[in-house]
Amino acid sequence: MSGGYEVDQVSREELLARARRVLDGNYTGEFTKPSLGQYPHQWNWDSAFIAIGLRHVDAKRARQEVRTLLKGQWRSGMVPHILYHEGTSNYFPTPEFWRLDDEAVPLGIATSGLTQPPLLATAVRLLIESETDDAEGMSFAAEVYPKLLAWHRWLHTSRDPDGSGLVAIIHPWEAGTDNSPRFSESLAALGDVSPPAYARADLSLVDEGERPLGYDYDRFMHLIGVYREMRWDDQAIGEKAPFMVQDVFFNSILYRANDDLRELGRRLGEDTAEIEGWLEAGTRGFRERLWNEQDGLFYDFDLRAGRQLQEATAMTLSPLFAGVADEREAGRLVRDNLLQPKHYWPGHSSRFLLPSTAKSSQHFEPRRYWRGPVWLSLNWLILRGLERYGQREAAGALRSHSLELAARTGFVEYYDPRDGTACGAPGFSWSAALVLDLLLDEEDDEA
Ligand code: 2M8
Repeated sequence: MSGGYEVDQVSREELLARARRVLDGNYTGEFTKPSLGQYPHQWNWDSAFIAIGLRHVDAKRARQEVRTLLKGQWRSGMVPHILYHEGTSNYFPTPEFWRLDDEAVPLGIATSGLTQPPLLATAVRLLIESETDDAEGMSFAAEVYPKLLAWHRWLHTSRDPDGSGLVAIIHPWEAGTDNSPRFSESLAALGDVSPPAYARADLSLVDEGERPLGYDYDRFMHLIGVYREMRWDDQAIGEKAPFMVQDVFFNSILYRANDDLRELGRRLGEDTAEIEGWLEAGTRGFRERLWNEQDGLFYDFDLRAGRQLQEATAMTLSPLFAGVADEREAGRLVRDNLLQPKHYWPGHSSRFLLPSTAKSSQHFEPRRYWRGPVWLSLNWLILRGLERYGQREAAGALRSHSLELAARTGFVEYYDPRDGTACGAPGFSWSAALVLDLLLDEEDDEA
């Protein structure tokens, strides 16, 4: 293999074996839990990352991961963010907490009422491209394509209330980066909140200093309470949801997924005009609404406040993954932000890429969840984006930092960017899966 991964003490084979052990240990026979203690159900974008890694070592299980997730698809097309295949556990929110109407959800599977970053079409395309048996790959594509299309169509209709081509999230959990400071202003605008009665379970397993604050949780639960009152009705939510944010990160993942879905559609001989339309509108939306020329950054747009949320987080780099940034925008993102030690690059108090919030931000907290730690999911998305734009050196640095963290610290949920200390849940599936992808992807290409 080229790519020069070397970490003293841990051989490449040993790292691969450790990653596989994590994924096998978290496997239920039907899907892979993100981690056994803290997250004992199926999560939407976790399963997409898991399939991206598994495709190299067990394509059948990768396809099963996708199929099991799609079993939770709602009649509307929405693919929920949590599927409680095994019912209640010690995880909160419990299935009952969502108070879902039986009409909306598929028979026999309890789900959450929210969605998550739609990475699945990208995972499916990657899976098919690494499939050795073409017929098998195409038959899987034909099976899942209509379901993926229905999900994206739901996003582009129910979640685009102003027809801007950008999709809005109604809860920070939908962006997968729960307590990111880019949502702080919109959460504060909720004012005094009245969440339904609830008891957090996360703090019994992970240090309080590494999890979201009570202030944020109250607002997360308050929003769920509001949507429960609206009976999870898409129209009511579109008109009245108190939190409506066109998130750069969510929209970048969707844009890329639309591109991948279009490619799947073409190969299947489908008419892809609808998807072309989403891509065209998305390109305009990114440029006209999310790009900030003065700061040289993409910012989220709060539809309720009618303005950009000007907070510097690493998710501003995600249009690189989408391929929606033009060369000039990409240059500014990389040169003026990623490569600057005062913001993201090692030096100035951090050693590892990629802090999830800019070190220069007053909200940077190196161990608190999505407010500063390194996440291998984010590293993977951004390094794949950098590769698209020919930024090989920066991509290489992200790759070797990710592998070094996994080799030295293990496959944990997130890492302190100052010294690589383990944070959050241990034995974390997407960390293991993405290391498999980083180690095995080049080999597949070379084969
Ligand atoms: C985290 O989110 C859940 C709620 O969905 C939680 O904190 O309980 C996030 O990191 C999310 O992105 C991830 O999908 C989930 C499971 O790994 O955990």
